[in-house]
Amino acid sequence: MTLLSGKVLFEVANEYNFAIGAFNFNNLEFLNAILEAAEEEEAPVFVQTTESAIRYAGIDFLSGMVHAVKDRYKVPFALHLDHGKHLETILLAIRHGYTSVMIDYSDKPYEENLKITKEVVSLCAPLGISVEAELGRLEGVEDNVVSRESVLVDPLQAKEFVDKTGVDALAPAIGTAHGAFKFKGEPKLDFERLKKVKELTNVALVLHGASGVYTEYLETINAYGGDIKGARGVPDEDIKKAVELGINKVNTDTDLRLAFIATLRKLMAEEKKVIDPRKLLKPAMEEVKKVVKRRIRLYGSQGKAELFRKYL
Ligand code: TD4
Ligand code: CA
Ligand code: ZN
Repeated sequence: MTLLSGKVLFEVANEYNFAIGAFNFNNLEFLNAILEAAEEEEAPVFVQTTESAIRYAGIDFLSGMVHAVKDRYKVPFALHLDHGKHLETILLAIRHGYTSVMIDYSDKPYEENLKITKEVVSLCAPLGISVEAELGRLEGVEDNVVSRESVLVDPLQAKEFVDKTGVDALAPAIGTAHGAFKFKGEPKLDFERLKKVKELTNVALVLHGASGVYTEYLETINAYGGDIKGARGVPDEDIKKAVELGINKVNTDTDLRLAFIATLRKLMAEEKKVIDPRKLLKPAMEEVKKVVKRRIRLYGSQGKAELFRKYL
């Protein structure tokens, strides 16, 4: 039994100054790839599902898979709800054995975000379930009309928010964005702001929209009938720097999607006689596993499973 509360993962990562990979899954192939990669790297890991993942597969299906296979693995991991936008989803996650949740009211007024987050913490804390919240908005940065300052996190507000809510982890908006198209020009993360947030809060911090959007997969996708030209991610050096400055959980979904789709597109084009889906899905799954391993090493969590021995 290695399924742990996210509280433990956040605490240990914060204490030892590294980041734990948080990877999204919607199906068996991604979940398997993530857990196998973590096991081989001896790394703690978050497996997480969004509300749209739950709409796609059903929460019983997603949480059921995790609980069914948890004893196969020695590494510590948490089952996390990513971007929970409704209290109902938080309750559903609690009922289905999630060990960590995110309440995301970051697109609502600050006071509303504060109020709901407090409520979620009071629900989850007695159950030993960790709570992540977000301040600032990710997508706003691409929105040139809105002033940059207003969408990135305000460090003083972050301190007040953490003190008043008692969250286990905070996702501060510092200039990243979700998806494969993160930056119009050069990638730019606000490291000064990140540093200030860490100094003031000393809480575990989470980086969203962190995918590297690796050229090799873009090229394969574009070469085999895809069209995602101009995609751009966060450079590996920026991730390293963010981890040095206090990021303790890094969310990655797009990199896994790109690896999976690139493999599928190539195989579908080349293997014209294959009608057994497993012949396509297995190599795609292996490619996702490779990316997860690469990201785990980038975050500095390789070999960190041993720090959790006393909790297992
Ligand atoms: O929180 N995430 C994952 C977002 C998943 C996408 O949501 P849907 O399931 O609703 O499509 C991230 O921060 C991942 O960032 P990335 O850089 O990988 O896009
Ligand atoms: Ca620390
Ligand atoms: Zn996110």
